Amino acid sequence: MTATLRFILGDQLSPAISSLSDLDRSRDVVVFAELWDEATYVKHHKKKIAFLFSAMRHFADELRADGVTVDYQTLGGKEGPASFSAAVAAAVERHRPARLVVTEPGEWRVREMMRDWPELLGCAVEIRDDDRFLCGHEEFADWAGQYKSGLRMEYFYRTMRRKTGYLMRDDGPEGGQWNFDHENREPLPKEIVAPARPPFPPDTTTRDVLDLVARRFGDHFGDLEPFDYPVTRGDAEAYRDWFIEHALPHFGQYQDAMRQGEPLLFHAHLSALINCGLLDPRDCCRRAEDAYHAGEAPLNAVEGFIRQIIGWREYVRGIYWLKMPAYGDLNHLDATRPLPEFFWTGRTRMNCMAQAIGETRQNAYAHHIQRLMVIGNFCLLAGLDPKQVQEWYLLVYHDAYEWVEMPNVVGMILHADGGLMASKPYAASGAYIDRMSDYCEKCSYAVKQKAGPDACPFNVLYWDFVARNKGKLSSNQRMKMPYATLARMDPDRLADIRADAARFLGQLSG
Ligand code: FAD
Ligand code: DLZ
Ligand code: SF4
Repeated sequence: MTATLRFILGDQLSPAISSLSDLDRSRDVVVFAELWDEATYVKHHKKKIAFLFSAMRHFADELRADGVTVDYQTLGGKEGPASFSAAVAAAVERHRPARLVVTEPGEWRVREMMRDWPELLGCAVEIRDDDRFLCGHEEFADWAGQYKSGLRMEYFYRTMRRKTGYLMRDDGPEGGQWNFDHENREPLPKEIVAPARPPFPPDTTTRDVLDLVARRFGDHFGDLEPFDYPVTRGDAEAYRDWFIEHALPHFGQYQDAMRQGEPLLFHAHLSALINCGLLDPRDCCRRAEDAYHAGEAPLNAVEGFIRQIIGWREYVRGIYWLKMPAYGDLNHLDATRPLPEFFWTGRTRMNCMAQAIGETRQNAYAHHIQRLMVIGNFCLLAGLDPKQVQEWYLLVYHDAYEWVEMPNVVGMILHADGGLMASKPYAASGAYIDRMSDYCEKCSYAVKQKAGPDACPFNVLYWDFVARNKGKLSSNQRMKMPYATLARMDPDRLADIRADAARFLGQLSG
């Protein structure tokens, strides 16, 4: 008889996960399930489904090779259970275990499903903490409890630096500063070429999955092929090592830069591998730190990379679990505009948006500044409905799970939480995109034009946003400058700009 059934979700592909910690190879069974409901509750990008199914199948093989009994339900053949609850119930029926062990899920909706499991399954159910994260839910709540209003990432990050000891000396942070972001905002000089990435061509397991996704999810967003992302732990580790050697040295310096036709630049491209469990976040940080101590990468790059992982990544997860379920419904700026059709097609005259959405369609990836300052900035300025924006970001990116997508959308780009995460909205006119990219040189709009039919839409939308939200934002100390400029603006000029913005927004089809 099976002693313990251990259920592994698609983003729990780590041999050291808590649900496997006391695995008994002779008596336990590890269950995986490819599920219609998980792939379609939002219609995930084809590449995201293919990546995850292939990574799940490879992890199952890794466990089998290690002598573990695996029960793996594929979506390929005969129709099986569609949901986590149905899959786990069917597995309990097959194996009759004394107990089920699972690591807590990343998403609130799945945690809610699990509440019913003891009754549904008729066996003991043990839900363990996910200790792949550095900061537990209670620890984050204790940290947040010290503050009355805004929860600033920078202070949380310092707590995590002290806790982990990364880049810490006895007398304080390495280099005498916690944060080297002021060195990290450079545009990319023309002569700097981003290094070519090693490809990971599909093996037979991945080819089977690609066929399955083409057959079953052909109407989902995005291109399925070419597919060359790592799906095994070994390849993921090789890709991590490649990043540390070849891209990390310039990661900090050009972190905010964008260039047409260069979707990755010096970014890690590791988020999907970390989030699904093929890579360990602590290990990524330790190796980056080693590169610094070996003189192979500068402090501003390594500090920046470690901050993204032990700072931002842990902080957004903390916010998510602290504020759910209400967080997803927040809409501080009362934004209601439907998502424009071009978010699906990428067909727009705005070159920066066409590039960022086009690359998202091709790769299920866009780097942080494209997500934040191009697409996100547009969503904020145009007043797009937060629910529709959340759904879009959740389904288009291969690294997207609600715990990380939602705070980035609700708090970071839309200011829908009223400033809990960001002390001011990340609103910018076209000048920012022009400074940080070469998109404007190739755009049929004029970035320097402030009004008129050919003016960069970000320029007119920016002032429309500032004027529209005066009641909610003008008392914000960090918005003093734009409101002082608005107050000095000639009323007729402002009226013209707002009329241009209204015309632009009016011709967007939802
Ligand atoms: P790099 O830029 O090289 O950064 C290194 C690592 O730091 C990433 O792999 C990631 O693990 C972590 N990281 C960096 N920034 C963040 C952040 N803001 N939040 C959490 N982790 C971070 N990231 C996701 O993993 N999943 C998402 O669904 C997601 N949605 C986002 C939505 C919006 C609107 C925005 C603005 C950001 C979102 N991010 C999300 C954060 C960030 O854009 C991605 O983590 C990053 O682009 C992944 O690419 P990379 O591995 O090349 O990251
Ligand atoms: C994202 C995803 C997809 C597309 N498919 C599956 C699946 O078939 N089986 C599975 O176990 N997990 C899948 N996932 C990941 C889950 O959505 C994720 O584990 C939960 O949302 C909890 O974070
Ligand atoms: Fe984007 Fe405006 Fe530049 Fe065109 S001109 S690429 S719309 S910022």
